[in-house]
Amino acid sequence: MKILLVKPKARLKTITRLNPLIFLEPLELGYVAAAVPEGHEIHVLDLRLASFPRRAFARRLRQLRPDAIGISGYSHEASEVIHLAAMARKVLPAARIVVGGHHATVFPGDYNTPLFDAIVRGEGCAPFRAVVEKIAAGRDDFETIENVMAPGARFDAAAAERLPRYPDPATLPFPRRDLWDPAPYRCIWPSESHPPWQTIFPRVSLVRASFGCCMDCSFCVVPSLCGGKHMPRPPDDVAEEIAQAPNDRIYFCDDESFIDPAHARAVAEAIARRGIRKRYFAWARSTTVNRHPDLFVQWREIGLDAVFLGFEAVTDEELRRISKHATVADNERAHAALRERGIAVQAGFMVHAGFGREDFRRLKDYIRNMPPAQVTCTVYTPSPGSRAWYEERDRYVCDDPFALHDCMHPLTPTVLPLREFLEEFAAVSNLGPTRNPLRAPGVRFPFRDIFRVVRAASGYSRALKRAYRDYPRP
Ligand code: B12
Ligand code: SF4
Repeated sequence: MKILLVKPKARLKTITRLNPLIFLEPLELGYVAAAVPEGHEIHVLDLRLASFPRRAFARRLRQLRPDAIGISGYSHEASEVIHLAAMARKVLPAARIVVGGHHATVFPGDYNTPLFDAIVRGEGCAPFRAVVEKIAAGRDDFETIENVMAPGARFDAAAAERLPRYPDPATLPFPRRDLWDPAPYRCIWPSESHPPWQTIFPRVSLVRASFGCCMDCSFCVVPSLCGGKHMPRPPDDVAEEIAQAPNDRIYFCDDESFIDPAHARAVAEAIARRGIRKRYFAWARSTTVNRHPDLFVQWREIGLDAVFLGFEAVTDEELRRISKHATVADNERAHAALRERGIAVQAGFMVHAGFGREDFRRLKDYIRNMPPAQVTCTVYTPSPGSRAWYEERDRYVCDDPFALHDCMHPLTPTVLPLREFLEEFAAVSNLGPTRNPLRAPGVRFPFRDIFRVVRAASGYSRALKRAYRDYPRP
């Protein structure tokens, strides 16, 4: 069979305008492709690379005429996923259409339409393999496969309410990175010691070393998907995948890479044992950094360049409200500890729909006065399916809150008029580039990178200010 795996392009400019700064490979499709039994021809189509994604999709359907099409999608892409499925049904009525990804995992009911043959929930490898085997055998009883639902009369609404659990990561295959060209996948690489005249937008490979987290932040769906457990992948598998990856910059896409210090140490040892010389970027909690400073010394030695720390807020009261289990002092301590070891910090802050001018002013002052960090800001919008998502659901300002779920559009009523809120949000986001350690005196990088940053930052800022246009008119 010919199988086409598709990653849709977001509709929201607040997402597409971020792509020049961070654009990462479609790892989910690489995993799913790796699970397909031998003998089938697989293609990956990343529509984010197309200027006219729907035309590019139609063209590929006509050229390839796949027997099966797998579409991935986050919640903000759900309506686009449905549109693509409708196009595929029209062009190739006999092809089987399978949907997977984060939205299918949490709200499979949104794909309960005859446009799809199977809805895969949660980790997709084993279920997709079984779906492909059934298609090849001419069968369509997809709902008999664990974590797969069939639409229509066979759709089990009660089962849709229960979240699937992530399998043991040791069972996962190595992703098929040979199915795409690595060239376009790059991101801005924060560093406290940038090598002179090297690009700040290196090619990057995404690597997953674990899944899940043992914390319970109210806005996050991860604890519900992993039963509150951190599920590590065997360290030698992680090191092997890093060695095989085509790029020497590795972006760990774990929810929290260091929360299990024994595992993080074992991964570092496996990397060192193989003599791998690559650079790393990972996400961590400030409390993990403070509890295990030695871990970060070890990781710095093997190439850890930067860590994303979720600062989230500038008061302890706000941090308590979202059950972050960390204080402002914890964040600051972790920030200082990482910088002392030569590790750059990407600091993530969240603004809330309830923010007034004074709250924005306080956040701006904090960012202006903090030590250098690559600062990014998002709007607090709980992850679909999380505790806080359900708590806030009745207050959402639009009928389809998923369409605007990009952590840039407030979903509950704002205290400031929406346009003023977005102006303030753009202003606070604009402070980010001014605080970046790459702006330190003496740091040299190619002129084309300066041009790229300036263009991207202004495009992104414009997209934020105009985000009010994305809301349905009253
Ligand atoms: C790395 C990451 C990013 C990267 C981009 C990654 C990329 N490749 O483009 C960056 C930092 C840029 C980013 C940006 C955003 N992200 Co993000 N990101 C992640 C993170 C940490 C890991 C994603 C990843 O690569 N996972 C590795 C792959 C292998 O796993 P996977 O995606 O789960 O895929 C598996 C299954 O879902 C399934 N599957 C997936 N697709 C398909 C398709 C088929 C056919 C089948 C059968 C199965 C299947 O099988 C896959 C293999 O295991 C997740 C958190 C998480 N725990 O997953 C959030 C997450 C995906 N991001 C999220 C969000 C909201 C965003 C943003 C919209 C907002 C923001 N400001 O961060 C933007 C949007 C970017 C975009 N282009 O749409 C949400 C999505 C929630 C939702 N319900 O939609 C998540 C889940 C975070 C969260 N806890 O809320 N993100
Ligand atoms: S936000 Fe981070 S620390 Fe909190 S539960 Fe989710 S993954 Fe864990």
